[in-house]
Amino acid sequence: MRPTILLMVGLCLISLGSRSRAAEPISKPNIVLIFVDDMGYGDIGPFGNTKVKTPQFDQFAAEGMKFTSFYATPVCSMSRACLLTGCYNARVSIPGVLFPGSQIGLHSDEVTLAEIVKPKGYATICIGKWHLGHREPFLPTKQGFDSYFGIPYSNDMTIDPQHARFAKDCVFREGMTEEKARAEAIKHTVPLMRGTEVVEYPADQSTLTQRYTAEATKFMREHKADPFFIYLPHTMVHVPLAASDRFRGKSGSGLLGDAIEELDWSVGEIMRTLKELQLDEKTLVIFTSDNGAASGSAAPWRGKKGTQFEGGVREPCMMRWPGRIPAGTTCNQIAGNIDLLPTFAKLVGVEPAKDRILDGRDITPLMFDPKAGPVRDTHLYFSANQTLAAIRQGDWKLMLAAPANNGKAKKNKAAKSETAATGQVLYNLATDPTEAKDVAAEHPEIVAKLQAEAARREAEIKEHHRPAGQLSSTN
Ligand SMILES: [Ca+2]
Repeated sequence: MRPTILLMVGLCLISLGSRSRAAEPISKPNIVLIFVDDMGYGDIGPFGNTKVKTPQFDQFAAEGMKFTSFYATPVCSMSRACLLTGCYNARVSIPGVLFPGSQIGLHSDEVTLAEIVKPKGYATICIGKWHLGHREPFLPTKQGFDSYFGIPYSNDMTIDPQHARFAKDCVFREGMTEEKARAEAIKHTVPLMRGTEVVEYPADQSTLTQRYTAEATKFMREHKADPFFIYLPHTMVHVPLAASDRFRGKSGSGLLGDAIEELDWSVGEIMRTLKELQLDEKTLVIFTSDNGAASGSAAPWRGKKGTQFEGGVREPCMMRWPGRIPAGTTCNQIAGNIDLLPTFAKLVGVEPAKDRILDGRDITPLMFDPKAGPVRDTHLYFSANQTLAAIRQGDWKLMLAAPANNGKAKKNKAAKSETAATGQVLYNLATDPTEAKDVAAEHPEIVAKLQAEAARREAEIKEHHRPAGQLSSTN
């Protein structure tokens, strides 16, 4: 070979070697999505908490990317609808919270995160709180998950006495029997399910974090050779709070601190197992929460769970994928749980269905480059009753309705204290991140612009919304 050709080959090799790994084609990473319940922005170390010890969350942040402007919704079911469908809850007609008497669920025609990855050969499991319909046609195994283990709704609810299906070997605890279960629904007494059957009643909530974690790591071992998607929506830290003996009374910050430290342990177990199975560089791990703080801290934001202030809807969020997501970085751009479905589609190489509108955007540009510009500049804050309560565009946020406007929030003392502010209030989140000063009077042109944009967007969603799932007469 002539020296000039050798030189050219050499240069090509150098240029290939120096290309960033993020630019390489992405091929079907494993995905672990950890979705905690009711954890506030300020509840863990990476987001400013100094009271509880969260070394595993701290490590997660050091090895991955923190998102500081990542949105969910004020309460539970609507948030899960956003997360799983890539759409605002108003688009898919899911209200704030479903209950054991609810007759609806996420429509079976909706394409979920699990159904996006499934055609690419992913093994899928949902472990934890589902809350998108507990009746059989709406359960996770009908929405793309190969298997399900968890509590079908919030842990402060009851069993559905009429419709619960008990497994033959169901473990009845605390003197419970099937007859008693059918006779009376007791508050904070919820069923633990596997697939479509109740396997333990009442569920021992103190060991749920331990059992969910064991289920997740077992699934990783069993599917280490396949691509897998683990959706891990923890039951904690929704009240009633619980922790196992190993963590109970250990944090020095009450049961909430104990439960958070147990979640921290759980994250550590997942990371440890990924390392042990040598899956670290093949796995994207995402951590976030479903709504703002209930009993914990929403610091530095104003408001808590149930409100449309940032503290009600802006969540701690971290993503980690060694070699792909730059370690120890922060993304301040607008993103949210509605963005995960289009992002998953991009990562696994699937085109989302063209017959429906998605509200989320592919945020892989943000994940791979901390300096990336915005993927979307607007976020809509829908309420539990599916009307538009606020809009953010860039740094401006216009409140269109009272910030707390759902039944649950009215009972929530923290949320109640935040209902004083009324609609048409303008905040600048860059200069006033704690939403202390209404500047609507100083910026009538911005108010008008955001009102028009909100009206246009809400009208579009109303026109193109899709129904919730209804039970057929045979259910
Ligand atoms: Ca919640």
